[in-house]
Amino acid sequence: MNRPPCDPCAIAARFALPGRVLDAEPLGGGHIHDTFVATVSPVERFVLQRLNERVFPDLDGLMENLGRVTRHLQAQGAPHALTLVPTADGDDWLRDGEGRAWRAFRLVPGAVSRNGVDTPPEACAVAAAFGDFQRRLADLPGPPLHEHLPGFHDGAARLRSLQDIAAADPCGRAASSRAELACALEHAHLAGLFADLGRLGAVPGIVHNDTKPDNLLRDAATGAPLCVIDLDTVMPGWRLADFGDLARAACCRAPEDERDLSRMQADADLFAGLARGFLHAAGPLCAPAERSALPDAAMAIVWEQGVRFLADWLAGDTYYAVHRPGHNLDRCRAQFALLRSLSRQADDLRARVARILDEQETA
Ligand code: GN1
Ligand code: MG
Repeated sequence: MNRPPCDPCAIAARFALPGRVLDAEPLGGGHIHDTFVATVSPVERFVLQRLNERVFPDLDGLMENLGRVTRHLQAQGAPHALTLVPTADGDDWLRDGEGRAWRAFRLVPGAVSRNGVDTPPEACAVAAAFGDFQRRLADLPGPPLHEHLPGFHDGAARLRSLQDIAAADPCGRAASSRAELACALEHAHLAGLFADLGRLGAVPGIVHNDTKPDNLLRDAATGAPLCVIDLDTVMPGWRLADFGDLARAACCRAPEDERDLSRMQADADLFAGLARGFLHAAGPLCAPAERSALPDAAMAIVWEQGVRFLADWLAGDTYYAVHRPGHNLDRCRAQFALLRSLSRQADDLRARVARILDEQETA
């Protein structure tokens, strides 16, 4: 039987694009999907993604969420909201001849994605954009979104998975990571933070679940936030998990896989900028106990991410794409170094958040 061709150019031609696809080049540094930029003419370019069904087994649920979320943001008049390009059959996504799933987005013109923030005002603007994303989705009509990755921020379940894989040790790697396993256990109390906040009045909302600065497109000329991207993990969840994720990626000036652990420092001024922006945009959606727990949320998510990288290292690098030997172990070590830095500064960070809350209350 002849199968239809599966190269990105041929796939792009199956979407309702305004012309013939001239070229499709790989794009970006995500760990999960394969992303390409399809060029239709010198001025019209589109993002094409082959979706990772191992990480996202419920693509129907994911794409239904994505369609509802993007159309809601557009209907609200968000100026640069992410826009799906329909397939030639009018669907939001398609399967190629080998059964692999693809979707396409419009490319936001004049936008850039960059990891990290340099200054507290930039931190504030980026955090406000992610907070604003939560705010715009707070009144999404219809049934709850699918929780297509159940327990995504269930720290206790993440820890159990880590302990199981460490006990099974399928690749014989446990001996090389005893110190990291001990660190994961030493901070195990962080696993219960979100459930504790729930008991103190926090209510789940629609959250992004991957709020790294490079998931916010910014104006190439001015740096102003334009559009939140990477909406695959938008699900019901804890609002503060988004803040914690953002702080993880943005309050430290080193990348998540930094090998020089002395560089894994939380910058308290950047942290305060992030807190100010997030509280300004999403604070009113949060319970009082959540508002003062921003530093704890950062520690909980940094810990959880370290646990996830460590579990993947022990499992043999089956989840995150790795680009060098020991990459997941390096990532884990960097997360735990950042966790130590946040813990050392926790009192100062809590005092700064309290001051911001006082200022915002009296403003
Ligand atoms: C994964 O591939 P990317 O960067 O979109 C992961 C996030 C992690 C992140 C760590 C579905 O996201 O949860 O925080 O790597 N996404 C999923 O860099 O697991
Ligand atoms: Mg992501």
